Amino acid sequence: MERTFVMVKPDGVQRNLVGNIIACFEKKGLKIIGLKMMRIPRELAESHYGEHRDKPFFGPLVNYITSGPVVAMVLEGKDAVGTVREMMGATNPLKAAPGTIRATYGMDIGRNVVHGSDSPTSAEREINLFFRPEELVNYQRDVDRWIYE
Ligand code: D4T
Repeated sequence: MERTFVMVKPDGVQRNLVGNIIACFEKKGLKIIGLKMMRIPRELAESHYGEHRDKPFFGPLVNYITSGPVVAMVLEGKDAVGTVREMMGATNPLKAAPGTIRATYGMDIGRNVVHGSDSPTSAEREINLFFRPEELVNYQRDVDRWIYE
């Protein structure tokens, strides 16, 4: 089983989409093992988006992600990283495949509603940035035998 870091961004929270977005992942069969609402401190935002530090959109991106509360979560499941990326769709909601979360809920690349780690390495880094080990909950889910063969 793989873990990934997912976040409903400030626009998703303000637009009352938290429940809908979490429901997509839950209904798919991904298991929530960490979940919290938080306001991202500026330093954490800069570190999370560190790979974009030299891009022209870095400043607006950090302003946006720190502009209001987010809902951060860790999801676990088979190929969780790739599965969540597929479910979110392309970074630009107007280019995202129909039916994906960003296509369904977004209009602008700078307001794309949701984040998901882009590789297992990023997932590990981002989980450690946002969650302390004791915030991740280890539990059995009885329904798993109906989700996985
Ligand atoms: P995140 O990291 O937010 O899940 O998005 P992606 O993984 O899909 O895309 P990314 O890292 O390339 O971009 C991070 C973040 O920057 C915003 N962005 C990106 C932007 O505002 N303008 C741009 O031109 C690009 C490429 C959107 C997502």
